[in-house]
Amino acid sequence: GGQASLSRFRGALVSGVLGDCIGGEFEGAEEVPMESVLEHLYGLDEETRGDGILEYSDDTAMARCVVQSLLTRTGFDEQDMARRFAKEYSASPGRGYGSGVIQVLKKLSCPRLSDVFQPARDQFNGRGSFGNGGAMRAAPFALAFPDKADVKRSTRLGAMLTHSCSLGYNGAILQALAVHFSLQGALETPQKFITNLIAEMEEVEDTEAARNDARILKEADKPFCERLHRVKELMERSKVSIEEVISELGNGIAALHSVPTAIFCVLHCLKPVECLPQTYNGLERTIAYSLALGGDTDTIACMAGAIAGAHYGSESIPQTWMRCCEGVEDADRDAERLHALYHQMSQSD
Ligand code: R7I
Ligand code: MG
Ligand code: MG
Repeated sequence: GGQASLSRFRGALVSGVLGDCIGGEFEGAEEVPMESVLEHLYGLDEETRGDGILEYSDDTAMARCVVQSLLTRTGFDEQDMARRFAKEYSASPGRGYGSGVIQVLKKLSCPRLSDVFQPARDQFNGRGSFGNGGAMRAAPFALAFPDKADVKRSTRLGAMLTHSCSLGYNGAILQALAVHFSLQGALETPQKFITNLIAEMEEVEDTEAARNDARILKEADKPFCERLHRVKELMERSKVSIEEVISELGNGIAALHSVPTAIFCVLHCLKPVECLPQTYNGLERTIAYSLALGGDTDTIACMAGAIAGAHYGSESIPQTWMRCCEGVEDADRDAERLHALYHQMSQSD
């Protein structure tokens, strides 16, 4: 489809759900042989499956709150979004939330809370979480706002409701920007795509807070920029092993060790991948490859799925996969609504 077409919106939102549901199988696994990934994926084709048998986790549960909040408030409203996170957690606490964020979600449901950003600031001795929980739910911001500055601002604030460390919320911004560019067809030129992301993050990471956090956590001066340069180097290599991807980029629960990894998965799978079936399209390759990295597979597949889905569009999503995953119909319907909101906002610019 053309730039910001409905197909791209549906592709992004639905593929994020698929990545989460399908990737849940291997979350936390240290090593995932490709045979196990393919076996899991072939299993989804069997007629005995279907009817949303694979449940979504916190990644999708929180993304759904973001979507509903952006749609009902026709923009970003921190009070409303915080309320939805808290309500969702108390209704379904067993979705696999990170062990730290649970404290934040409990505090957010307190009716006397005056500052909705305070519980997140109290995390980890006052420095805030650097987990990927902000990034895993960042895609809908890119689907609601056509303007890049709005995407960055709302994604940062939306992430800061649970993740006040710059390594947490800047990871969310990076993920939202990747979806934003992909929606506009930017993955047609992969080199330019990564160069643009680096240029954006140079600016995003150029703050006192980011420099402070990086120093305290003993990371490079601009940690996401440094990782994106590694992504670029890996892209330029003729052959890259799964082990190298894990050691260079990571596959963990920190935003820094998962958002650049998800971006790499998308870029690497634009072309056929040796260890994957020739019959797979780019979207199928991206999800399969993300699972093969092990570690935080639901989240990496969810983030890579959203970026890839915005590129390939909904036509590339296998029907059999959709039938297996909980929440796909809702995502499909919400994508249409976000598409309408996005285009309504472009007209009012
Ligand atoms: O980031 P968050 O919402 O977790 C998201 C992950 C995804 O993989 C989901 O699929 C789900 O499985 O969880 O939750 P947080 O609790 O904020 O962060 C996740 C974990 O990162 C924490 O439980 C810590 O182990 C670690 N972590 C930190 N550890 C030490 N110091 C995050 N920030 C810190 C820190 O500052
Ligand atoms: Mg999860
Ligand atoms: Mg996860």
